[in-house]
Amino acid sequence: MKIGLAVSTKDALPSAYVVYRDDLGSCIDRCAELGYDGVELALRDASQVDVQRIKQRLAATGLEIPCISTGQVFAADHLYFTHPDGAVRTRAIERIIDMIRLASEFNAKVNIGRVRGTIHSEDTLDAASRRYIDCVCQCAYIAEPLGVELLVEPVNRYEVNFINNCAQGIELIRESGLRCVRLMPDTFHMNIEDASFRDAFLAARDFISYVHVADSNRLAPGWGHVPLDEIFQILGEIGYNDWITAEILPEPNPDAAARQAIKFLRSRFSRDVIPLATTVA
Ligand code: LER
Ligand code: MN
Repeated sequence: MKIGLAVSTKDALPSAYVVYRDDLGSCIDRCAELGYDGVELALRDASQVDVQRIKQRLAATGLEIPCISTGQVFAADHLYFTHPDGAVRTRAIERIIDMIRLASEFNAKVNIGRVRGTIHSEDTLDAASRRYIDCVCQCAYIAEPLGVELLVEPVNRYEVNFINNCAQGIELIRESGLRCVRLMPDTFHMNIEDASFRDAFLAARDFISYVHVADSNRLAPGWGHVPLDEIFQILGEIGYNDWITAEILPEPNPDAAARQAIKFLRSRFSRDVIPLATTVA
């Protein structure tokens, strides 16, 4: 399992759930010092990333960017896929397509979490779902040939009113019929919305491609009551062995949160030991 931390730029809104808000190169350096394998970039716009400079920092530190998350496109700019106004949907799609192209530079996935938006009271679930799937298809048209996965993230009902639990995420993925669209469970949202971690993960086993981890209070793992060891055991049972990224609040302060998350996760998932080459005398 590889361990990541979600970070963002200095101007990220409080609703970006990241530990570090800083120059992205400095975020990478700090996470490397702490022992992470990678950073997830929470972005509002692809232009926030200086690709060559970030590639240099990745090469220098050995870190990866496994995922780009896009919640701020919804939270900060109010652009989203279920919006009844086609012009707003087009701008949301353009923003996500830019992120897909950026992600392809880093072999990263793109989270299409909160950018699904919210269903207005005068709207219907059916109509909103169709608009959502149409937008996802347009993004997949670009993502698929670039080998970039799009990650549907179930998000709790207090943040969005659409795709709150894993079963709903899977249903939408099935309906889309798109191979590059996969599921990103987040233990914080699951703790609110999924009746059973075990049942939800078992049902999602063929769809999961990335996992967000946070404790019940969205603090670092180990500082709340989500049964993380049981969850990690289930992930092992279903053969999930990819990224686990801490998407947590920067509390009590960024360094303390980042240290707790890596200490907790590394004690469960040690770094792969690369055997020393044996020399024949
Ligand atoms: C939002 O609560 C969240 O978990 C993010 O990963 C999606 O924007
Ligand atoms: Mn999340």
